[in-house]
Amino acid sequence: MVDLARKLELDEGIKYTAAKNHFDNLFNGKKVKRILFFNPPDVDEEIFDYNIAKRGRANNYPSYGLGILTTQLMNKNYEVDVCNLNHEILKRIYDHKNSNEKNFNFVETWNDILNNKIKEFKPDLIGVSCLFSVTHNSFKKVCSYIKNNYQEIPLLIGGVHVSHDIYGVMNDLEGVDLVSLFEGDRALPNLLEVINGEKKVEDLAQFAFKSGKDIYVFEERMVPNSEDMSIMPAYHKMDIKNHSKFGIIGSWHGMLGDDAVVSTCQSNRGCRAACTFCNVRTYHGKTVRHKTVDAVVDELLCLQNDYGVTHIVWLDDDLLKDKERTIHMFNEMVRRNVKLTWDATNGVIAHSLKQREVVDAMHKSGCIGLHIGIESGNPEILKQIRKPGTVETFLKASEVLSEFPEINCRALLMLGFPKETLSMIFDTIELAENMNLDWNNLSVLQPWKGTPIYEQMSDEGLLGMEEGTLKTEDNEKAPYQLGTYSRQRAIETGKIQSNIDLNDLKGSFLDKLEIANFDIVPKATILDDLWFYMNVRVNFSKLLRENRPIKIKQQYQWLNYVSNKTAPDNGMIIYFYALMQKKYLGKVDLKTKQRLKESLNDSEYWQEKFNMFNLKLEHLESELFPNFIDNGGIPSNFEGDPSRFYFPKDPVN
Ligand code: B12
Ligand code: SF4
Repeated sequence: MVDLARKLELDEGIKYTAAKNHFDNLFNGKKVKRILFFNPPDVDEEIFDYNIAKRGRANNYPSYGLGILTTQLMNKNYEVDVCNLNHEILKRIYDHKNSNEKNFNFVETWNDILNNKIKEFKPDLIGVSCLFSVTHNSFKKVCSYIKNNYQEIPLLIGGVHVSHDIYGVMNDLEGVDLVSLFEGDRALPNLLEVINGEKKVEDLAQFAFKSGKDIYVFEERMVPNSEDMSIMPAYHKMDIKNHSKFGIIGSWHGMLGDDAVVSTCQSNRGCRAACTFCNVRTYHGKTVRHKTVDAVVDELLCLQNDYGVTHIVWLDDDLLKDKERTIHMFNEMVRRNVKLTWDATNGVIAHSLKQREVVDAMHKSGCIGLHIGIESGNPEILKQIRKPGTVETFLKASEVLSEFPEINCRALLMLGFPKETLSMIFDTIELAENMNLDWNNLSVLQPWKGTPIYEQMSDEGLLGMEEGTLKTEDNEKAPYQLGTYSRQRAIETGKIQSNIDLNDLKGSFLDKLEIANFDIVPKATILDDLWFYMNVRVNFSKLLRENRPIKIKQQYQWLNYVSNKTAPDNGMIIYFYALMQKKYLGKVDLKTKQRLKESLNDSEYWQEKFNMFNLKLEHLESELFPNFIDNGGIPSNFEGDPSRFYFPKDPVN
């Protein structure tokens, strides 16, 4: 985005006069009473994949933040409604059994939903939210559609992405009238009171607007306290029963039954840590603010008893902050008869898991799944990124968790940090192997605006052209993220080419990566392939060595889901799903054998990957699988000790 607008360094008086004139022009004395909120589709039509949505595999989180704002405003007697376009699109696809990829028009569908909602509700003000920078294009399209078709209704924007990149967003979006920055619990009612003449213009806070090319920012903060936060989203306006029917919420969806009703809940905002790649501290400030335990448990009971919810995903940044409160909250859930199961898709801090009594309370209150933010196994990198935890902390946490095998635990790991050498990446691989958690979610670093690492990489010339990308030779857009629309899925399905020239491949998998020793810093262009190597090594190869019945069951459920819903054409996943069938059910079904045959026939990509790791269709046909992968992938011409490339062979216990 070109930096067209400029932040004004103005005399405060001029700023307030400009704001007053702006409100007068926009509202012309008319009071705002009716507010309609929209949450945009997660992705725009360029990225949206109809088949993913049809399989019920698109993300479909309730608009929790907008639900909170709706309650805040309704408590002050405004008329408010909320429309989650992402959910409404998925609902249409689910409802229209006869729709298909060809006859479904994504853009017309959301235009239609939006038009109906505006005509029916007749708002005085429309508010659009944007949580993720990866949603920017979709958000922009929704805002321009509203502005082009409803010029007379003022348009307000807000949310995490908007607050972190206010100049970038305002330069790129035409016609936005009002911008609410950071948490809106107090700032939005405050803004409306100023607009409606109930407060002075000097009371403006967390607010910005653009006039011509000038951007006026009112930086005063109105941070919500525990009492402000201890309210429930307006669930009655959010179709809360049906979000998990049309899409997925959280990373443990596949382990819940088909009739599970999943929703979300938040108990804290903010995080005790300050990881350099994370936006949370800039957004929420340095402290963690808690809802009252009573308010959290009331909300869970309401979800359970009034909406039939059976599982929740916590939205917290730091769910386990404050040991006493944490244990008290989980105990209260048990005491007050909350029967829900829960997971922490968003990740928890390992330090808190060192305490057995915390994990015990989590377990008793229904925890079935947990991500742990680890990122790296190298002490220098951990220090550099200010991760709260050392290798010893992570190992101790995994030791405690091993006493609770019913909890399915996954590590969040990253690669691609500035100056991260191959040796450091192998430290991460080795830590993952030593921790022996159930899965490792690997992602390549995404430097987001507003984070310290973004500033550092920008100064060092390491950024790509698009936000959230590393610099690659062709500056290709690399929207790394886990799940539905991830870069790895794009590579597997041929939408993005892998950097390895498969025709030219001889010797080991790592050969073409031109890795000569462990001290090199891998180029951004080879991180996709290193990612693949790590994934086979720390995740798939472990399944061959897995013998614990409870873990076999969990891995079977997980791969059953991934193989059928997320990535049905991924040969590697079909192979290992077949392995888990064999281990869990005692046999591999014919359909799975057939699916692997087709995947290998159809895709050179998977054939080559199978050859590299010595995996064969015959293993499924004969139902005889190897006990380990012995292709260490040692690059020829590698100088140094090659033993770090060997895959482990011992059974997992
Ligand atoms: C829960 C969560 C998730 C969940 C689901 C989120 C969802 N869809 O609801 C999951 C696990 C799926 C997830 C995934 C990802 N996440 Co996330 N996630 C969060 C988290 C922890 C909380 C968000 C939340 O629900 N907050 C609770 C509600 C109450 O707050 P809220 O929505 O922000 O709303 C408040 C204000 O923002 C404001 N507001 C919001 N909208 C509007 C609109 C108007 C008009 C107004 C006036 C005000 C307003 O008022 C509300 C009340 O105060 C945030 C961190 C954070 N603390 O913000 C990261 C965060 C948003 N995620 C982040 C990232 C990077 C991701 C991923 C890209 C990670 C990845 N590599 O895969 C993916 C992207 C998913 C996708 N769409 O493709 C980054 C975003 C950075 C950025 N600039 O994009 C954050 C900030 C964390 C970080 N690491 O820095 N995430
Ligand atoms: S621990 Fe998680 S939420 Fe907290 S600063 Fe680090 S990445 Fe962000």
